[in-house]
Amino acid sequence: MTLQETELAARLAKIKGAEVIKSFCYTCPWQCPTEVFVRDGKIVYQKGNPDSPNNIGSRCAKGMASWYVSQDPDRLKKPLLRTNEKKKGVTGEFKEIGWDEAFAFIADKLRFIAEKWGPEAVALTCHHDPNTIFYHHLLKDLYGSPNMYAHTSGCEQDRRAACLTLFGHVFPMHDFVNSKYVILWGMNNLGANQGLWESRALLEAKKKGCKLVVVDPNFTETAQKADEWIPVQPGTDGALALAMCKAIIDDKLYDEDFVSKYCEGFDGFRDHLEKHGYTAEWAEPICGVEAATIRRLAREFAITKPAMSAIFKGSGYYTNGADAGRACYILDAITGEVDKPGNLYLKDWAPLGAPVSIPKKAQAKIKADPLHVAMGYPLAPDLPNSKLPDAVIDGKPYPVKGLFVHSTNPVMSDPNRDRVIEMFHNLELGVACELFLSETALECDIVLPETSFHEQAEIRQGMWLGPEVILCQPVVPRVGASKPPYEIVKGIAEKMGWGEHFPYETWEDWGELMMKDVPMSLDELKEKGFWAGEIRYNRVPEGLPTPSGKIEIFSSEYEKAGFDPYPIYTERSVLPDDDYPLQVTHSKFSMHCNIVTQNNPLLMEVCGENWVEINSVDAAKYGIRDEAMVVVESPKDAITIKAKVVEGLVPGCVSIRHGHGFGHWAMGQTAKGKGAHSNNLMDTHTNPITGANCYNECKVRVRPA
Ligand SMILES: Nc1nc2c(c(=O)[nH]1)N[C@H]1C(S)=C(S)[C@@H](COP(=O)(O)OP(=O)(O)OC[C@H]3O[C@@H](n4cnc5c(=O)[nH]c(N)nc54)[C@H](O)[C@@H]3O)O[C@H]1N2
Ligand SMILES: Nc1nc2c(c(=O)[nH]1)N[C@H]1C(S)=C(S)[C@@H](COP(=O)(O)OP(=O)(O)OC[C@H]3O[C@@H](n4cnc5c(=O)[nH]c(N)nc54)[C@H](O)[C@@H]3O)O[C@H]1N2
Ligand code: SF4
Ligand SMILES: [Mo]
Repeated sequence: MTLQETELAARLAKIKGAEVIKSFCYTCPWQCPTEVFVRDGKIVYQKGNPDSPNNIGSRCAKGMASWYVSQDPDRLKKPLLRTNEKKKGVTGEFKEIGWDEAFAFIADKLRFIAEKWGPEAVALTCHHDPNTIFYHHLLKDLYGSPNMYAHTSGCEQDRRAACLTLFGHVFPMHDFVNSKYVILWGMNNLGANQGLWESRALLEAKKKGCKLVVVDPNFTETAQKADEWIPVQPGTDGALALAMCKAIIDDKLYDEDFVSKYCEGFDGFRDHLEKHGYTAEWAEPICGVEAATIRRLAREFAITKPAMSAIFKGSGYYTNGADAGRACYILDAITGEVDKPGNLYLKDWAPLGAPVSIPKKAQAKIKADPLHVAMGYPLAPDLPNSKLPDAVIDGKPYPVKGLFVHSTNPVMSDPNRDRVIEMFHNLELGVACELFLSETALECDIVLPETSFHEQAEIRQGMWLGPEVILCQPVVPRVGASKPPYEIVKGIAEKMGWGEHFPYETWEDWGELMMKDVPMSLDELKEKGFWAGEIRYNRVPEGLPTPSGKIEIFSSEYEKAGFDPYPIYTERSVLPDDDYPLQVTHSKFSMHCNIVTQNNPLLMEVCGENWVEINSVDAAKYGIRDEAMVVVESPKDAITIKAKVVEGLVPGCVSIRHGHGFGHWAMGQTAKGKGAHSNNLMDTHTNPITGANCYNECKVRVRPA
């Protein structure tokens, strides 16, 4: 036998006789349905669920390596209570406690906060949100806080505001496979994947002759596969997209029938473009794309059908990112390319129910405005989390004294780390629900060890094109005394006197409740791993959940909030200057997902540190050598990081690859000390419309270390 054959035989022997359990992967937010092979309480193999239309059997390297988290010796094993004072420069010290004590501690603090400041003084944020819904039922429905939030302002907040105001949809998907022309604005699907079916569909579409245009200052993995890379100046997509809209309208290449029937404010938009003079010639010196190219792209996009102009967060992260996103989506609207095969697709959701049923009369009356409204961001789809420190430290717009952070590590992932740490020091109750003693957990009062997705159940919406329910099942024993959110919430609720509202004994009890309107039983779901409904196209004529029922090019919600109802172009608020001549941008790694994978030695062996990319012209100017260590310095802080000298990056711009996920001083042994953490380079800049974090509003200088 050859070496490969011997290895294969050894692997097959390992999985022979293993139990195969249908589940899903939650290493990244795209949650691929999987088959997990388990023997003697250990995961011995995993593969994509071949029957699922979602990933069609595929998995990525991060997913394949994810078994490690179920055996990671650095995982939290017991609840931890802080024993030393929280103050600047002091590292958190903790003692292990039992669950009963942890539940009682939290319940006492919750009662104290409600009495002194009202229930709105307790907030929750999450990113990766396994079962966060249970915390919502406790803290919102029963306790009465309106402040149940996620981490969208650190992610695709601007896109979300754009699609909500234009289409009334929270998360449109991309029907790449049927498309003939795709423009991706700062989306790196083949690097930071968004659902494996999307990556596959994009490559398949290309094979069938679809033209792919990538607009990005960086020659990303996706740009490398594109037919055309448009190296745009950072923070100028709005100018480029508005000029393309004008070129399409001037050349009468828009879909007259579609805009007159299904769009609100088309005529006003045409006048608006005219009034502001958003021509290709105007845009050229701003975005660095020749006027002739702008016109050609506009024409190609308008006449090739089906087509799609798609954004995620590359055009966001700037103070002008909200209108940039709207302009990119208006390209779809004026060409009539919405919700048809090959378009931006307004996904239907599966009819999933709530896991608990709390009678109306037992529910708390919510008196306060949610924080985003009180903060003056009524259009924010999620909490402007860079403003949360103002509420905690300064009591503005009202005091926040309790904060649950569920599967998010804001000390690492939000901009302005110093201010975020100060925020945690000013809380009465900081609760970290975590797998590890993360940098954020280190600043909290109490740390709750949660089970990972391999050790807990979850039923949730799938991220495939059509409506989909996916199931995660506990496949291996829990690590230490860790508990899943549904048991933690039940424990706290019992101490608050609300135990009756969480009556389940097993996860199947609440699972049945969630599945009651889905045309599949829980038993069948366990067998199959997913339920998938039908893909329905062309729902725009049925009416959309916007105020007018139409696609709102004229946004009545923007107007009500005091903003221009049509997208405008403004310059970003931080521009490079003589002292700090370079503009920061970010992009992610294919081998990692945010912070989640940094303690996985299998992935860290392949990609164990981060770096800053700099164009060869700038590198020569500042004496930077490829692979050498450099100091990246902003007006706020400095980091030492490895440099990579590249050709494929707009000069004047540096790209910090996976800046927020490295440079750990907490987490586990594998993560600690590798690479550099970049988020303290950035000051607090918040998008004035959506409340998004503007990570890229940051100027730096670079010198050899
Ligand atoms: N492998 C992997 N997959 C992931 C993740 C991961 O970390 N790794 N993370 C997951 C998460 S939470 C998310 S939000 C998604 C993120 O998915 P993406 O948004 O596709 O990922 P990023 O790498 O952050 O890409 C942002 C891109 O925007 C570009 N950019 C910066 N400024 C501008 C600009 O002004 N204009 C334009 N047009 N582009 C600009 C950057 O160069 C970069 O290529 O991926 C998800 N999937
Ligand atoms: N500079 C810069 N900063 C960025 C970005 C960038 O591109 N550049 N990207 C931004 C984006 S798009 C995002 S989405 C955010 C992401 O940043 P975060 O909101 O911090 O989210 P994650 O990195 O996904 O996960 C954070 C924590 O969740 C814990 N965790 C993992 N799995 C579980 C679990 O099953 N249960 C529990 N309870 N905890 C778990 C991990 O240990 C980790 O500490 O970062 C943002 N920050
Ligand atoms: S794409 Fe995300 S969910 Fe799917 S296998 Fe990879 S890490 Fe897991
Ligand atoms: Mo994200």
